[in-house]
Amino acid sequence: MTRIAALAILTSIGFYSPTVCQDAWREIAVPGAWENLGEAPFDRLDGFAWYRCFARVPAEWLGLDLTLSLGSIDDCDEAYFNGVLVGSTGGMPPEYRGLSGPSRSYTVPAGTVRPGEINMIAARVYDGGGAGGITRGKISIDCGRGTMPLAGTWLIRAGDDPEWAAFPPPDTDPETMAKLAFTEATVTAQITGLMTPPDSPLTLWYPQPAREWVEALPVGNGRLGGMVFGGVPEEHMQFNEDTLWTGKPHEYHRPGAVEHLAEIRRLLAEGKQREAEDLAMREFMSDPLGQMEYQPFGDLRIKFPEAGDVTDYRRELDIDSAVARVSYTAGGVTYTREVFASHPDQVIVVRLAASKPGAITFTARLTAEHKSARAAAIDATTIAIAGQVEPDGLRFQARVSAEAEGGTVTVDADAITVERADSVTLRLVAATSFVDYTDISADPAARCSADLAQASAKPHADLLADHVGDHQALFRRVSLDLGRSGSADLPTDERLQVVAGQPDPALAALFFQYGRYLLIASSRPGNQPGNLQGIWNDQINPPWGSKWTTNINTEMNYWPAELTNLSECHEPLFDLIDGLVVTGRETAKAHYDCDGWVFHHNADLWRGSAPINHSNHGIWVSGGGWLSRHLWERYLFTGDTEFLRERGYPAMREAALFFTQFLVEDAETGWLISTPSNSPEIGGLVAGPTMDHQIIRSLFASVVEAAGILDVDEEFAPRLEAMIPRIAPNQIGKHGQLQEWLEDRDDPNEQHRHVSHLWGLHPGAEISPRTTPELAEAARQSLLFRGDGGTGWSKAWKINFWARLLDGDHAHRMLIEALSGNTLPNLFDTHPPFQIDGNFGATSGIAEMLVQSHNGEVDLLPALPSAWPSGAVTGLRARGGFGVDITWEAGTLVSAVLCADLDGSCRVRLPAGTTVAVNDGTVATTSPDDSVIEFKAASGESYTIRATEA
Ligand code: FUC
Repeated sequence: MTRIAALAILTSIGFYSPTVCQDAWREIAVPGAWENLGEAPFDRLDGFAWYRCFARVPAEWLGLDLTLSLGSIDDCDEAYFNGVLVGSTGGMPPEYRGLSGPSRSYTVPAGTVRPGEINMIAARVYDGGGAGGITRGKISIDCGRGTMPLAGTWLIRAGDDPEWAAFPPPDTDPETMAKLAFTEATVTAQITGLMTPPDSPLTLWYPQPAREWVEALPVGNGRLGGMVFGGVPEEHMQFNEDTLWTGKPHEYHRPGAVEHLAEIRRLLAEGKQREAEDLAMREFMSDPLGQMEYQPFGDLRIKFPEAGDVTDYRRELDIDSAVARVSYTAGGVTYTREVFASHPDQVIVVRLAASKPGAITFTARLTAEHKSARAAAIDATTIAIAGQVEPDGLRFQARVSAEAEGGTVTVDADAITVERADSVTLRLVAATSFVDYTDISADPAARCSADLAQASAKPHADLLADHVGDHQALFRRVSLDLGRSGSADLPTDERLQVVAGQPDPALAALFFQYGRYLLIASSRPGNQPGNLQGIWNDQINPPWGSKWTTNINTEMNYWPAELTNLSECHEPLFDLIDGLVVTGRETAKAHYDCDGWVFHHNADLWRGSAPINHSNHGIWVSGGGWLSRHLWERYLFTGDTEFLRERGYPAMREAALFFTQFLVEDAETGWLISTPSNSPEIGGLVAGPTMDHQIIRSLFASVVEAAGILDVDEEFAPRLEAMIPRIAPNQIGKHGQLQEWLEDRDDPNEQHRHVSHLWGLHPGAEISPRTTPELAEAARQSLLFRGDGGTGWSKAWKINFWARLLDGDHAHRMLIEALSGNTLPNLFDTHPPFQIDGNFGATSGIAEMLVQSHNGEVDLLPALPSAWPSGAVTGLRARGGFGVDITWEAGTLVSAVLCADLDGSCRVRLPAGTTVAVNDGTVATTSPDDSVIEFKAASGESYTIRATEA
């Protein structure tokens, strides 16, 4: 059956309505919605159309892979180059999954390209509604030796026929192809890379410049982020500031929603899910239905004069010092660039140097995608770009200044020109009018001016030294050595390509440390927490708004915070919680008539807490409960009672208060259940998803324990305690699985990326092979059903699950899955597209393989995989206030050092069969069983546990 016939059948039975008419090819301006053609069938086309353009690729690009950028497409596409499918985004009907927005970028293998001749690019596009086609953004082909813009006249044809991909095209004659062909391209010098690996294993490196954003290297100081491309004729640094969002202060809850709560619950109880969802969609959702989006800020572009062929090119990111570097030789001069984002001085610094005096000449400009953005000169060495995201919205400004040693600096309207300098320091600052989620009255120009004055008062060497010192004070708290193989000598992107087949334990260690690097770079006290992309985003419409999605993603960002000794970096999440407590109280009242606070599955800069998007997944009540777990974990790791009293407990208590009033008694079982809610993001709106009950139980238990520690709430705490056993329990279903819902209706063939009902295994702690073996076995069965696939974060979560199930080899398999399948050339995790959560989830998972502490004991090497027979880690953290160092060989513990921050009993679980002495036998221990020792620990003391001969 042809595709057309299949579509006709699907259409006739009403699945969807593509256009199947055989239109003729006609010209269209790209980018731009096809509705802009203003003529039938494109004036109201929701369905298929094909695009085509022709390009005479420069002969000099022979042998190079190209990057095809097709901007934003509504809604999904398949892209072909000379008849070969090179990529697709979204899902075509009938399994239609629209992904409008995200910039399309596909690699075209060199073998597919015909340099010096006419090539054809074709795109099969399906639009599910609204504007359709290749609508906006960068349309080009690029490679290491230049770029060819493809914005202009293309051909389009409504309908769908696989033959339209064929090359050469039977239905476009060679004259038309030649007439339409794009021919303008830049051809830059030949770049030959330096192939010797850098000295430090904590370095990402590449022998060529970044061709696209996901190859560029991230720097960040928690607030400002930069993506460094390392180009030769032009350096491009795309940058961000963490408070630049669309929208303005706004309350999202919907007054009167609660009037429909009882009816929604009744419909769910009667099994009328569809009616419940429809009613909720009409009456119960956030106002407006969607939240706002994180924005790109701007771009720094530094254009150099042509310098001929380039040798010894290298681009690297040293995550130990948090400096990105570029170096190469051209015309007998070796050029170096260093870029870092300083937290102490709130500035991004670009330092340009050369091996010969007077060799540095360039023109630097600031640009931005925002329509309102205007560049201007500020003074003799400084330019700015400023604008406003939308009327009444956030105002923004960035400035860059140049300080040159030797040579001259001049500023004209919007550019800084440096000529014949010996070295140059560029300082970039950026700010918005954001004060807090209720106030956007700050003056970005004044902020920029103050920041630049401070940063300019320090010479480059001091800025660098202070930056490195500040970064290393956090970063160097943990070291990890998992061994080394030959793959470690390859450029970073090539290591990813071979990691599935060749052992590369050093890549696992680098990836672990990269997660810590990214957390330091995206989350510092006083800043916004890391969002779906941390702080790095180049898109006006980023995927999922680059918001804080809290049915897994935001929490995952913070899993490594305590575990990997970056407790300070946890702070921005607590600030987010502070705001959500306030807006969540309004939502609790308006939607549920409950006291306390409630928060659903997404927040934006304006601290929206009401249910968004769609009732089938947006009504999920456990965001506040899950975030509260982070407050409690901070206490468990640090023992900081002051924090618990002032910051943690008040929010945890109020989150629990909400649930005491929200839970209802299930008529059938008598259990307290959470309704309406959802098991993210599967199965629709339901009564009683397992995940909610796990979260609520854990929340209640932590509040009870905290109340005891703080000696407060004598009446409230026992009330919570009495409710815990009444909450619907974990249940094992007919397939031996842990039930995702109240009813035993899990589908063993379901491979959905969310595995929410295993929350109690990780990050929760109520399920463990050590304490609840039957439930752990059921969780394992559920995980086996779900399989090893999934998005980036899903695989990262599975590393943690398998570690908690004490299966190190399966955890390692998931890590390799994540590295080989969901990691971009710059080691960013990809959902796809880029989403940072998987980076943090992997870092946490690797730590969980080495140390666990959620069962009241420090468990050493609980899930060591056979792939890491020997190694050493220092500086991990365990609950109870311990620093943990471990050395192992041939798969067994050699020694461990526990540094106690608190007085108390220390219980340590050791790999089976290990006999040990603590501080050479000078510390008395007891052994409740042969895998556990206990001793009294004193704050400030270290305890060396050494394996002895049995
Ligand atoms: C949830 C997930 C998606 C994605 C998005 C940001 O909707 O189900 O996979 O991570 O958040």
